[in-house]
Amino acid sequence: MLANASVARAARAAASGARTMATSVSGLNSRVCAVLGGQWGDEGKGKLADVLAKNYDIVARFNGGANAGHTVVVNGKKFAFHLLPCGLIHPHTQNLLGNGVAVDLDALDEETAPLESEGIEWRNRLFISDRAHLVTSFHKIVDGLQETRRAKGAIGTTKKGMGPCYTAKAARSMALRVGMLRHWDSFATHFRNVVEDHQRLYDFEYETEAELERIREQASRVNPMVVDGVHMINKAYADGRSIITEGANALMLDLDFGTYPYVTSSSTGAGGICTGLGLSPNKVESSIGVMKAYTTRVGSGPFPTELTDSRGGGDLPDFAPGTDIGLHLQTVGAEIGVTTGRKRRCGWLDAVVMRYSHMVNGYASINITKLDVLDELEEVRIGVAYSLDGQVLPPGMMPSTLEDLGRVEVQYETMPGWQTSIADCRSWDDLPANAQAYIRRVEELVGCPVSWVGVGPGREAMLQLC
Ligand code: 2SA
Ligand code: GDP
Ligand code: MG
Repeated sequence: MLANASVARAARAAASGARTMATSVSGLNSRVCAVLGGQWGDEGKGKLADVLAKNYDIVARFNGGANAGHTVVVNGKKFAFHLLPCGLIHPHTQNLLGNGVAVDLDALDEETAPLESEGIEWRNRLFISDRAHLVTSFHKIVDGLQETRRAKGAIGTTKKGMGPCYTAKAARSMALRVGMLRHWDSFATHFRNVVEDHQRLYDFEYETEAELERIREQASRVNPMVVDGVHMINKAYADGRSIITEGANALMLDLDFGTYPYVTSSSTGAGGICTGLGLSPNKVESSIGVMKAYTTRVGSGPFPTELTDSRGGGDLPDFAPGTDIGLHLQTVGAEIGVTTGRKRRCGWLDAVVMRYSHMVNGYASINITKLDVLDELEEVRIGVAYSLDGQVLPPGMMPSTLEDLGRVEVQYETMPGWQTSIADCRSWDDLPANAQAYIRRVEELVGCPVSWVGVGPGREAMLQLC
């Protein structure tokens, strides 16, 4: 049935004279399709995962935890996922938190409650890898303490315990894995030791026994969901079932490839799929890089194309159209963190970042989101190259140090805006010529086709180009 739908789409595209490409480029008929953030996060990964999940059997998270905020808007109703995969909205899917995920049992309770009130049955559809690591309340306390004590200033973490959880994972003896919950007595002894280790390092008060009691109660509900995640995903693959791997955060926040140390603590890119699920690289058939039509970042760290008028706290402010472009993007794009409520810093599209993330992740195609946010601008700009000490950096090169990233000079191209609403556009042909030209230029600069374009938050506001 899928194949027929794909053939029909290709035929329609050919008949309309639209650009035609292999339909797998859109991710719709891959066995394993990766949805990956291509900038600094909040590109709209949740929306694409939801759009694709209609045609997939399994949606699996492979990295991060409740620090993520993935929004899906269905018939005007907004769902915010943090820890859980967005696939849960589709009743036919099974959903997995892989071994690379940092699992916070409080977040699990908080997120399943609204699903239940919406009548979405999640039990028997949500599975957790026994190799995944647990985030508990002390990890979150330590995250907050680390942020206030950093000599070079805060990273601007979400304080959801990511750093301490993945630190403990790498330190081995201080880690808590989900599978340990099945062996309660040894878990309890280990938990007490691990808390003491952290208290020695960070000096904080903690009600260890009360927390243990809470975890014991949670464990009784969670244990039935715990599976051998590596076996589950590979068996599903072997049985011919289709899988979406839903990435959290984004390549520029990746522990290795991002703007270190202003990154998260997990592998957010294509490599994280293999280490965070146990799926071998040859099984990942296509990956789609989700990228906004401009750039945002939340938290501290380098941001070469930033428009600094978008910095600062408080509510979303008024802006002078045409002048305060950063504020314009922030306000029209409703750029507020889904998890922490922090305002996101905004800037022009950065094709250097996009090219770098394509080089590392190898996208089959790109989903450009929030193109509608640029609707009213007279002109739009794209950062096309960085130069350092007067030398233009070669394509694909991203400076690795804060010193160099802070010094790069961005070369921009300016294109005319379209100054009309595209919210109701539903096909490539509906887009104004200047918006089409913007997309085409992005394809040229990144060297990757654009398969999907977002023109609004709703599920329906997504154009499929190829
Ligand atoms: P952490 O908490 O240790 O992962 O933070 C480290 C850095 O990673 C950034 N980070 C994020 N950036 C964008 N979106 C994220 N999720 C939320 C959202 C963010 C929010 O969807 O809006 O609500 O503030 C996310 N999670 C982590 C973080 O800002 C640090 O720069
Ligand atoms: P994620 O973390 O990548 O899933 O993205 P977030 O959910 O954190 O942030 C994306 C925000 O943009 C959410 O509020 C979405 O509802 C919204 N969004 C997604 N795609 C579009 C789009 O094409 N246009 C507009 N205007 N909003 C969008
Ligand atoms: Mg987000």
